[in-house]
Amino acid sequence: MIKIYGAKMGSAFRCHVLMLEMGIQYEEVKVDLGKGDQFKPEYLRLNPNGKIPCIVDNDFVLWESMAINKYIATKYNSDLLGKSIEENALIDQWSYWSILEVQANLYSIAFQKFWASEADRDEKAIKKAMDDLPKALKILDNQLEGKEYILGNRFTLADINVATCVMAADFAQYDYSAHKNITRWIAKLNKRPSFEQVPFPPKE
Ligand SMILES: N[C@@H](CCC(=O)N[C@@H](CS)C(=O)NCC(=O)O)C(=O)O
Repeated sequence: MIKIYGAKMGSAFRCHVLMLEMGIQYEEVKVDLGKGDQFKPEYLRLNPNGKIPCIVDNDFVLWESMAINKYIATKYNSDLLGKSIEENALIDQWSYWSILEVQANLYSIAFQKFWASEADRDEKAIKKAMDDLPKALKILDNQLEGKEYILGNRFTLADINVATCVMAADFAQYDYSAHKNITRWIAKLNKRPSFEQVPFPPKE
């Protein structure tokens, strides 16, 4: 059985959502970030980055949430993958784009505003992220214009990967409601049983 290291939060959240969407049995292994479990030698042997998520599938170890999701969807031949090489390339495009252009900026704001000490706070980093985010979100909003999902009218892995990046807005207390298509799409995804089972932000 696949083990996912990391609770249903942060970057591990998207791997839990995918497993629930696909109805795959898996084991969640708790890594208490507050207590520093991610830096223990036994965890660093699996993921030298000291971050969650990481999966162990028999003897195979994999980290990076987007790579994990692609591996799981491919291994179990999920219909959440594209129906062609081109559709799969578009899923990759949106996934890599969202982690870099959306999630990284949201985490930068959350880190600088709420997690860093006042002495360490980098106002320039906050400003850069606040300037860059609306441009990125506008690109996503335009893509969703007149469509139910990122690739059209079919829910795919791109929706899980990109939406879970946008949902990091909660950590940053970033308001994206001006982007009407994104707001509508997130509300629709939150009604899916998988997202409902893994509420974000976590309630546990
Ligand atoms: N790009 C990585 C990001 C992983 C990541 O940043 N994980 C955070 C939680 S969202 C973490 O484990 N942080 C612990 C730490 O920095 O000490 C992925 O998508 O898997």
